[in-house]
Amino acid sequence: MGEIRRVKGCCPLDCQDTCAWVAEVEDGRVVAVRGARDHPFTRGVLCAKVNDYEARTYAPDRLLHPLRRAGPKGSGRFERISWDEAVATIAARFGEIAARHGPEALLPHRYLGSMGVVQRRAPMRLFHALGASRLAGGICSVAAQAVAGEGFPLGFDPEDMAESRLVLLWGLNLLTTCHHHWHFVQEARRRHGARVVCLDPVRTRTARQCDEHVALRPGSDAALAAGMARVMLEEGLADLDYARAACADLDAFAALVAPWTPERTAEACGVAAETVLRLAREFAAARPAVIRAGVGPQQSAQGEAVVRLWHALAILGGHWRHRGGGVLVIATPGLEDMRADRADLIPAGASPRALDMARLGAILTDPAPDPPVKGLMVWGTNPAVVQPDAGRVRRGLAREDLFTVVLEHFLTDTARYADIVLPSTTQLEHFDILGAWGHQYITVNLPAIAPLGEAKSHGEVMRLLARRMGLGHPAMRESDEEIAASALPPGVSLEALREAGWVKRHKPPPRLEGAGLRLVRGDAVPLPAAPPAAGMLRLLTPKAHFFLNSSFANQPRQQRAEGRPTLHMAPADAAARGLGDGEAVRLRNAQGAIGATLRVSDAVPAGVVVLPGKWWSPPEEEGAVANLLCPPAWSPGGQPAYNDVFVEVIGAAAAPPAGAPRGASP
Ligand SMILES: Nc1nc2c(c(=O)[nH]1)N[C@H]1C(S)=C(S)[C@@H](COP(=O)(O)OP(=O)(O)OC[C@H]3O[C@@H](n4cnc5c(=O)[nH]c(N)nc54)[C@H](O)[C@@H]3O)O[C@H]1N2
Ligand SMILES: Nc1nc2c(c(=O)[nH]1)N[C@H]1C(S)=C(S)[C@@H](COP(=O)(O)OP(=O)(O)OC[C@H]3O[C@@H](n4cnc5c(=O)[nH]c(N)nc54)[C@H](O)[C@@H]3O)O[C@H]1N2
Ligand code: SF4
Ligand SMILES: [Mo]
Repeated sequence: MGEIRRVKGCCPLDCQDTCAWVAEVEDGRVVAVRGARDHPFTRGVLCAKVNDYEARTYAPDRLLHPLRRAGPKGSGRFERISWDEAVATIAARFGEIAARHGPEALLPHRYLGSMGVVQRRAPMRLFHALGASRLAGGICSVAAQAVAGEGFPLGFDPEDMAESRLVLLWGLNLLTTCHHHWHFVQEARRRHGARVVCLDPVRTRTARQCDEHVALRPGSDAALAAGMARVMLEEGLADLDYARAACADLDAFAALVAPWTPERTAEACGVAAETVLRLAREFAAARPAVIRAGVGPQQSAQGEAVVRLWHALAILGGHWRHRGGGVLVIATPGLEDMRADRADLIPAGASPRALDMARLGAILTDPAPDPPVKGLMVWGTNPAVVQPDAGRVRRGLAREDLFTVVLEHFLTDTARYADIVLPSTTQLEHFDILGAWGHQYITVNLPAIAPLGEAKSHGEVMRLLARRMGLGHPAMRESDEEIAASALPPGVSLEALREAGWVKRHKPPPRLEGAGLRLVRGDAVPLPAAPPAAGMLRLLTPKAHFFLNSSFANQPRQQRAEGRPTLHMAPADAAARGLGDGEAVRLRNAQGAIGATLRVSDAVPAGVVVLPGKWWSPPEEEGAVANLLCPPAWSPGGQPAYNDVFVEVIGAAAAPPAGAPRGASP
């Protein structure tokens, strides 16, 4: 046995926890990745998805060479080509498109598949230098970001949750999606006897570990918050000095929530009036309380209203005055990673249009923007699965006149539509640095091994393409380390990071006094959307325990652990439809139809069905791509409404045979 070499790194995935890890290398091969023991957040453990990350790197179906399409788009038929040919083809096609239709006919489309500065940002330099269409919007917590734009903070240091006296886990399945936060929740229990309440329509893994589970109706969060606020105001429990110092429209807010009596709130939310009263009183009495909120309730056309009402509650309670109090949706260490995109490379005088990434289906199909998008490069996201109206995204990707390049680890549903697929390195094979969206550490990732096959980092892809396209700015020649370093905030050096593995950036909690915040905007207390037809059920599509969005859904260990695509339904709804546990069912609506296996369960309320996970749909089998059922709907701020979906559920035997509508795969 060779000696074990230990290499500092971190998990690249789009998760609140950004764990620091140690890769163990023996004879040139990574044999294990382990959570860094001395990292205050990781505390020695990774999660059930990632604790064998090396299996992703060495997966037999990993992409290790450039590919060119050799069959219809979507079919997954490709032939191997050299890097030289791939780069020459992309440079020629992108060049032609820019010359013929203008550079705005080129569109980068990326998300957080890897949160690394290099992997996420480097290819943007090409598009900026060309004057391509810019990318705007997002597909995750857009509602919270939109409300942050109004001046409300996104959160505070989650380690301070240990000082909370009451923790409301509001639409957050913490033990599945960010389990490292649980330590600080438990600390609050140990130190202060804090109570932990889960507000979620579903009795999740997290709900089962809390002191109380409030199973409110999906989409009724704004009503519950309004009802709680009214109790606080009526009973004189609100910290009015603080609320007046922070807000410009407290009286208007009081008028807005005045009709939300406990009885009316209870009816809207499907909980007892007594629960509304008690929650409000406890929330007002705690010094402090935290609303630790997730994305589930945001992913609705009413997302911003919900976020604003969370803030209203925290402000009324005066919770921001104390360490560990307030609203916590997102925490960051303030890495300045936008800088690594180099928007300053946009040619002088040009002002390229910005297209909302969450509307890719609409952008690629009729009526197309002018000029239409003719050249697309996708990295770090799987839009054929994760975007709303995924059927339309697939129709767009299938366009013969669209030239698509996808940078990937695997032949995902999206990569199957590419003209050229480029193999990316995994986190064990490249240098990168990461910020975070759930804590305040910046973390370094050192390469543990050389790239496998012909995989390349996204910095290298950028450099190769820039050279071939004649883009000569020095920024196009920067090394991966230089690209990463360009995002570091003052006072943090790459050397220090390499040495320590991570640095914490302590940021003081936000101060809202004098902020002049406005709590009331438009229809501020929306009610749950109503089903479009009798008998339709609301479909929630939360995160799967063993997948990270659609990542890992192709890996055997995670697949086995997650099982088959499963639709959870309340016993009364199953009985009303004559459906039994374990039965094959079909979900359908005007958008499309998919199949799943039924699980009859009292963990979900009547009227609601739950299909966890984002599943692949390779051509040879029908996958449960839930977003084929998701209509094109967004909040005013651009939040995709993934959870405002209604479906009919029938036994698969009663369903029309194959060939029936299933999204729009050609
Ligand atoms: N295992 C795992 N971990 C992940 C991910 C993953 O895919 N798998 N994804 C990562 C990403 S990208 C993100 S954004 C985070 C998300 O982390 P979370 O916010 O925890 O994720 P979700 O599962 O989307 O939503 C949380 C809960 O919201 C509930 N919910 C749905 N609608 C409503 C509603 O109207 N009101 C209320 N109160 N609750 C509602 C759902 O039942 C669900 O339990 O997790 C990250 N971590
Ligand atoms: N119905 C429904 N839809 C949803 C959600 C939901 O809860 N319900 N959640 C939404 C949310 S919160 C989010 S954040 C999005 C997530 O959507 P995405 O960001 O698209 O997440 P993934 O599906 O994991 O796709 C990431 C892709 O990046 C690839 N990748 C990872 N690392 C690298 C790398 O280093 N290089 C390259 N080239 N590729 C890499 C992975 O292989 C994977 O295919 O989905 C959204 N869509
Ligand atoms: S997915 Fe999240 S919890 Fe799992 S290892 Fe990565 S950062 Fe940690
Ligand atoms: Mo997300």
